[in-house]
Amino acid sequence: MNSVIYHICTWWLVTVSTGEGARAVPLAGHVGFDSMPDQLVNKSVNHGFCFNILCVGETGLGKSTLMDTLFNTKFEGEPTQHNQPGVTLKSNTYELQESNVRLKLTVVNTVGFGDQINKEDSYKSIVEFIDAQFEAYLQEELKIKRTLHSYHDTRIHACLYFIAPTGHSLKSLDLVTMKKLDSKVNIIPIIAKSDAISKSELAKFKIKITSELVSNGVQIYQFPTDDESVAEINSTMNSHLPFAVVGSTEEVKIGNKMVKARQYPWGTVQVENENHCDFVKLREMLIRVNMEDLREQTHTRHYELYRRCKLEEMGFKDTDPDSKPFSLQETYEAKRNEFMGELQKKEEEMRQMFVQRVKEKEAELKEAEKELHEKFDRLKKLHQDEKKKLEEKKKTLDDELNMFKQKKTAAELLQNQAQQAGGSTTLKRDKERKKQTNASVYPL
Ligand SMILES: Nc1nc2c(ncn2[C@@H]2O[C@H](COP(=O)(O)OP(=O)(O)OP(=O)(O)O)[C@@H](O)[C@H]2O)c(=O)[nH]1
Ligand SMILES: [Mg+2]
Repeated sequence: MNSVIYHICTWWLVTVSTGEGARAVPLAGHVGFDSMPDQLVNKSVNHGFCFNILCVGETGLGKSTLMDTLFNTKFEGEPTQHNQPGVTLKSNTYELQESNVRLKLTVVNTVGFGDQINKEDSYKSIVEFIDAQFEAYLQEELKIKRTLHSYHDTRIHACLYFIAPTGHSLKSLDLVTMKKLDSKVNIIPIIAKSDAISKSELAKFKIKITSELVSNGVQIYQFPTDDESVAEINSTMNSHLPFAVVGSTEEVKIGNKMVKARQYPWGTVQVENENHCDFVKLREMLIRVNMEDLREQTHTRHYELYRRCKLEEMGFKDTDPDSKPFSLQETYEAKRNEFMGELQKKEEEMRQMFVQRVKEKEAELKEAEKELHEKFDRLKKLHQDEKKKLEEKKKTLDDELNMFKQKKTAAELLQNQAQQAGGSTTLKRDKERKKQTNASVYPL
């Protein structure tokens, strides 16, 4: 809000002092346009604000607990199982009100982040989600009838990156994900569950994380130091990054006050005690001092980059090759012609491909037909050969049968003759035997 007012004030001063057709004249009395900042504040308050936070971090790192602690409420959210096949993003929007200021808060969680064996693509769904929100806004902007005033802006204003309290160094998953996100969103790295690390280890861990981010060229969000009223606190806080946080919604009695804390057998960690953790610093920076800057940076830096790339991809430029202002009409027509040309080319390619496929299929069918003919001829010849062989065999068998019949007839003839011949010989022999018997009985 401060920066909006600041911009408006600078605009008035510039218009008067640059002298571009305007001359500074003194006012003789009170006019009333000094109420412009108040008018702006009233309008903004009436309209309400919207803020979108993306929590990136491994399952169970305390994302939901920290959100509940930050906004002093209980948002819905069930713990996630560690068996998710991939990373998905879950978004919930809440209406909050503090005094007369309404805030539409969207909390987006990375479900299943860090749970897969192959974590190569873990960042992709996050990048796609962020781009999808930019795309939706761009589409709304490009509409003829725009309703940006009532549009629910879902672009991510702040990304809280939860680092596991290992005390060692950043995991490659953290570095890769932050590198992929740094040109798309304001990243605020935080060491989650920092009550798990000792004070001396924490100091070393912070230095290690910062040096790894720098050496890998990861651009994290820097609290702005150009606004004098917050420059000092912001630059001090920049040196405390990444914030080491502890989350808890449990209230514990310390002295005669109820404070948010985590109780352990050996003592109590107070969430809002700056000697215990950086929770207060995070809340101060994220909500109380820089919420508007985070919104502004999202629009002027990250969305602008997305929009520029998208429009350039669509063929829009600010100037043509002769440095003349680019005409929207010409660009549209050029792009349309290019599109039609490509469409025709694609159509021609598809036609060629179709003809080619038909030819190929025809050749395949011809080949199959030829093969069938050849097979038929082969079978026909085989059949004829077989028939011929059978006929030859039949003829041989017929011959053999005839021969057998002849032999049989001959044999029967011989047998008959032999029988006849055999009959007369026996008669002769009987006569002979009789003669001999008579001679012995009746000797001479
Ligand atoms: N020691 C410690 N434990 C914490 C802290 N914050 C949360 N926890 C505990 O960690 C567990 C998981 O917390 P959640 O807030 O559900 O974690 P989450 O990241 O939202 O988990 P998912 O949504 O399932 O990914 C709970 O038992 C919390 O009480 C913290 O700062 N320190
Ligand atoms: Mg959760």
